[in-house]
Amino acid sequence: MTAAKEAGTTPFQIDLRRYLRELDENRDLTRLICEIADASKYIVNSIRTGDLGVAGTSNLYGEDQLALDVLSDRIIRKRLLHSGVVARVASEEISEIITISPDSRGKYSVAYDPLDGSSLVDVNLAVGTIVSIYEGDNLLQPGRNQVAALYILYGPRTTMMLSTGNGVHEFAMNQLMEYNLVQENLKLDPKGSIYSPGGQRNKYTPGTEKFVSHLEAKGSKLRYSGGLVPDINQILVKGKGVFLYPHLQDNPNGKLRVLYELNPMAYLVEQAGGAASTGKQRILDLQPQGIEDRAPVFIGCKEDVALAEKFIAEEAK
Ligand code: FDP
Repeated sequence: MTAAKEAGTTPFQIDLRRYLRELDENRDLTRLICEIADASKYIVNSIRTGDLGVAGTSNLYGEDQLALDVLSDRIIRKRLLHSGVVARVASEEISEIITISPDSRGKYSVAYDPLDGSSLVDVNLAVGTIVSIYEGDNLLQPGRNQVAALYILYGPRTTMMLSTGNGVHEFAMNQLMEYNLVQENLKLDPKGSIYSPGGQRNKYTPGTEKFVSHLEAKGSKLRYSGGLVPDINQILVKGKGVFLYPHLQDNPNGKLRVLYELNPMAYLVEQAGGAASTGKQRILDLQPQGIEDRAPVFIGCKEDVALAEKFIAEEAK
């Protein structure tokens, strides 16, 4: 029975903290997730009304940071710092792992992208926060060891997609800025009918080109916003589709970051019955070498991802 049904209420009446309590989640993990949820209230406000300019600094990847990137990072980091349950953090906006508590017993480590897709803020498209959570202090371990992952989508509504390893559940921020359960146990169909293709098409390798041509030939609809969070959210909520940011002819690792983007998204999509692959191996089995690692990705409905892997294996022959 679902937590919503056990409580004898409609899903809309269950808030995030209560939901996690009813799922019998660890109290410290619940605290950590609720701290991130609280931080997101301030990020929403910053996005709505904040400075859209550049910060004059760059991140680990040499990309210009927006004032909003830096602010969102500070908002989350401060919460994690004072939560009392975090050992280490890594943020896409900072260039090193920060140790918060040298004693990691019973604590968590968190990798996060405070404002993914921030190049879309000035054109007023949706952006998001992505979070990956591990027990202990090791952030350089395969994503299959995550104990929770979530993203928050700042769109016309603010929603959160969360998994603690018991399915993936959607919450929405209400007028009091609290998250209430919208739906539990989202599931992906085996095959999708939408596709979100990142990277320049004229740089695709033959296997990826064949995959995308196949999707088009079967009538899949193109849905690419340029923001990973809204693009994955569309696939999860509609229950059908595949997102790719593949290896390119001049860039074998694609664009997206393993720690901050791929691992948490792969965890959520697998929890919904989907798959996530580099084209050659499962994303969640990658052993990160550093916080800056990138990898190609094909993520979404299982049969679509398997087909991409098949075409890519054939291109190697
Ligand atoms: P952004 O650079 O705007 O932060 O990882 C970053 C990301 O956006 C993803 O959100 C998005 O899926 C991807 O890059 C878009 O890249 P392209 O501009 O190359 O399509």
